[in-house]
Amino acid sequence: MTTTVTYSIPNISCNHCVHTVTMEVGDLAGVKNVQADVEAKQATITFDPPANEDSIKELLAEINYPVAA
Ligand SMILES: [Cu+2]
Repeated sequence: MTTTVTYSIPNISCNHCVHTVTMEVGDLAGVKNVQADVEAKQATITFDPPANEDSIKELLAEINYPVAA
């Protein structure tokens, strides 16, 4: 089942961050699309298994873009 979730990611502060988040999350197996927005400090991520919310949040934390609680 394809899922789309929008995460609030406060550390997205410039286009470099957008690029990093897009590339890193996009490399995760199962991730179909990443739309990161510097203005909103959000990323909308569309994914299928084996990606899931936990693995995406874990990756974002690892690359220093943790999801806001
Ligand atoms: Cu940046």
